[in-house]
Amino acid sequence: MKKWMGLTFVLLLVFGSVAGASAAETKVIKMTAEKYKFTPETINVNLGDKVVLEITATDTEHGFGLSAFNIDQKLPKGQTVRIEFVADKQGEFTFKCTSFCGWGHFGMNGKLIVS
Ligand SMILES: [Cu+2]
Repeated sequence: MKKWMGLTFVLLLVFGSVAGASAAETKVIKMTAEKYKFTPETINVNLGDKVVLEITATDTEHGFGLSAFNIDQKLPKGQTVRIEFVADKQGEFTFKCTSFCGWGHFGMNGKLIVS
C-alpha cells in the first residue's frame, strides 16, 4: 500500500513538471521604434517564455537595449530586426533606445514585465 502511494506521488510530480514546462511558449511581438517611443511600451511575458521581438525603426536609426538580458541591438531605419531571448528571470526590466536619435533620446524607453 505504501509503495503504491509512493509511486503515485512520483507520477504526479513528473506529470506536474511536464505540464509546467509546456506552459512556456514562444511570444512573437511586433514593435516599432520612432522618435521617441517604442510601441508597445510595455511587454508582458511569462517566466520561461521564448520571446521574439520584431522591431522596425520607422523614422531614423534607433537601438534596442535590454541590459538585464545582455541585449543591445542596432535598429537601422526601415529594417525589421529580430531579437530572440528566453525570459528566464522574473521582474520588471527597462529597455531603452541605445542609438542617439535626438533631444528625446534619453526618455525613449519601455518596460519588459516577466511574471
Ligand atoms: Cu531612439
